[in-house]
Amino acid sequence: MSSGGVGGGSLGAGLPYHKFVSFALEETRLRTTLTPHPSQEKFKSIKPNDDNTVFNALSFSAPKIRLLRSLTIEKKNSYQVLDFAAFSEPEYDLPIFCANVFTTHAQSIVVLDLNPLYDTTVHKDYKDKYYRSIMPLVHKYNELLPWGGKITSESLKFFSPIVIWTIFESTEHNHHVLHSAFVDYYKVWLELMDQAIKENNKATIARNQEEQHKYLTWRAEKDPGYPLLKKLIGESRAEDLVMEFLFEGVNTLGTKSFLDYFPEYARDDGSVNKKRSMMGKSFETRPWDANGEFIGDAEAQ
Ligand code: BLA
Repeated sequence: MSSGGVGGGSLGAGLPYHKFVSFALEETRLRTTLTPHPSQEKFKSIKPNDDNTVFNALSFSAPKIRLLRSLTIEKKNSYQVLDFAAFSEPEYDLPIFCANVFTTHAQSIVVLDLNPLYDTTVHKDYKDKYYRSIMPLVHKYNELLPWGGKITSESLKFFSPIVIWTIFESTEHNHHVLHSAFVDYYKVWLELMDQAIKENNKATIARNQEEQHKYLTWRAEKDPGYPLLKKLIGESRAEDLVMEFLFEGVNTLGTKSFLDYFPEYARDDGSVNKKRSMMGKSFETRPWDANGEFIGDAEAQ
């Protein structure tokens, strides 16, 4: 399968991330009805400036799902990207499914998680509700997909105790393991989605919506993929892609600004500090124990 001399073979003919996306869509269709999201029309045929790069963008919604969207990018003989996410309607407090992979011949940078809508170190009830029963997933993948080392500290509050944050050598074997983890995590998310019961309390719905908006606001401003997107399609198209496709809802789900949510990024002149991180990197090892208790405080200080 390896295309001779390009390394682990994972960047050969059979584009691995299309397989991830088609699995997820098929599996979703077994449980619900997907309708194309309005953003799909505008973004499905993005053409990058360079002929060697292909973008594939798909977006849908479903009765409980506000937005399920997928972006894959392939630059021939260079790198591949998967950015897949699913956001529920605010009547549900479901975690946000998040699969991000940046793969070169040498290595793959991976975040795979059911990102919590509410910070699990603060909201123990939320942690128990969604993560207590699925903690065994960590044990299943901890050795095969080990903790990727120090990470932008701000990311941690958007991660759950089951997050897979890893950097691995781009081999076929490692991609098989990643695929298996993606399948497991996505099936868990679908099961949670199936079981989710609609919230009727207006204040709770508003709170869910604000938390989702905060998440979208963070990622739309500080996502590590943003600089590369700007390079590939130019600043204004990258901004459209981020605001109206990847993190669609950032302009409609709430009115608070980035600095309202993250005041520590304010510069003296009132603008947003362009630095990705104010806190720097930390957490050399996995900062949760097997029960999902956060144990990273000492190290972060
Ligand atoms: C790197 N992407 C990273 C890193 C993380 C993530 C944690 C390592 C660097 C760091 O510590 O920040 C991903 N971080 C996330 C995710 C969340 C988060 C998913 O906080 C969610 C809350 N990645 C993409 C896309 C591209 C991409 C679409 O998702 C490119 C178009 C590229 N990610 C990319 C690149 C790097 C990276 C190039 C390495 C460069 C860097 O570290 O800045």
